[in-house]
Amino acid sequence: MEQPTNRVFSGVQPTGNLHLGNYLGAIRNFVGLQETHECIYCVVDMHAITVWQDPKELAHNTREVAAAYIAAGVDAEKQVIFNQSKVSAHGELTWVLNCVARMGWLNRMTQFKEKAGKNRENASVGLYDYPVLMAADILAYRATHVPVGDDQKQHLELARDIAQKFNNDFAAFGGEEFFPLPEPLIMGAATRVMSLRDGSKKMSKSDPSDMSRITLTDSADDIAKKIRKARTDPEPLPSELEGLKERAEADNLVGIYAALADMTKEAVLQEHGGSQFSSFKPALAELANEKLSPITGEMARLMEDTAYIDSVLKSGGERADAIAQPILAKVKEIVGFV
Ligand code: AQP
Repeated sequence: MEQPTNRVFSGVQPTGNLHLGNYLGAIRNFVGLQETHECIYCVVDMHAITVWQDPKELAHNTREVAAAYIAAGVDAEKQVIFNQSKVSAHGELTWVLNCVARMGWLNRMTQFKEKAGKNRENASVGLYDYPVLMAADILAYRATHVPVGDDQKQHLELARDIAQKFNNDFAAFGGEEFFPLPEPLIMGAATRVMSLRDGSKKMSKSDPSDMSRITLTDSADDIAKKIRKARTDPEPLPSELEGLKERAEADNLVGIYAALADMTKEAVLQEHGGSQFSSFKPALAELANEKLSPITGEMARLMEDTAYIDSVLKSGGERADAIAQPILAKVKEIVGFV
């Protein structure tokens, strides 16, 4: 079985409130990679239900994430866009990998600790097992590269450990080097966009405050208001990177500006060093609106045509299935399923 050298897999959960962090940390990078890689972009609905989702909203949000991929510039014909639950290999491979992954490894996952919080006994088994499903998502396609935000680094390392252990455990049975060790691609100046209300917390879909995030459905007025009210300190911007240390909120806004303008943070500070936030924030709001409004507009247009989105997901699901099934069949043969 031929191993591709440039196959990308990534996904976003359809849990609503798609935000600037999801865009800069992940979706935007999906677009550039299609020039050089074969790309499989998934709407990970099976991950979403690890926390209860309203079924009607889940369906809406699934289409919305697909619309965001297309609106951002992913070519739905050349690349594969689909929702995870359409391809049974994700669930089937998860079971095999559940038997390879170790409890000790999962117990170290910080995302589970954060999401389960104090009430760990009441978290779903799925939430605990989330990283194994994520490993299966990637390995079902023997993907080599995975563009993600910085927060997913630990899960990617786990996916590599699981792939390596599978290869070792079954080395004598055709498993040697069967799974490539997927490389994380953590790209750009804003790999971890922080909350606009608290520079120590990442921008997140589930933050109760809508003011903490810029979403991909926000209007120009929403964006301007959220940036104007973003928490900052009273100092002007520094001219050197060094001056952003211990200034998480300022660092975050400079990082967002740099990522949106395709500049380095150093270059942003050369231009805006010495400025007060009263002048930097409107410049940032204008830039954010300039970059996001075409995507927001196109997403809204696509969401009017759900038949088209559903046809993209269906065709993507069939193409994804055709890639995953032979890999899954080989896994079954390697582990001895008859
Ligand atoms: N703040 C962020 N900065 C940069 N990248 C981010 N990503 C998420 N938040 C940031 C990246 O977006 C991709 C999709 O994420 P996801 O929807 O699958 O999962 P998530 O990390 O749980 O997203 P949220 O928004 O933070 O949701 P909640 O509130 O449920 O925790 C991933 O590549 C992720 O790294």
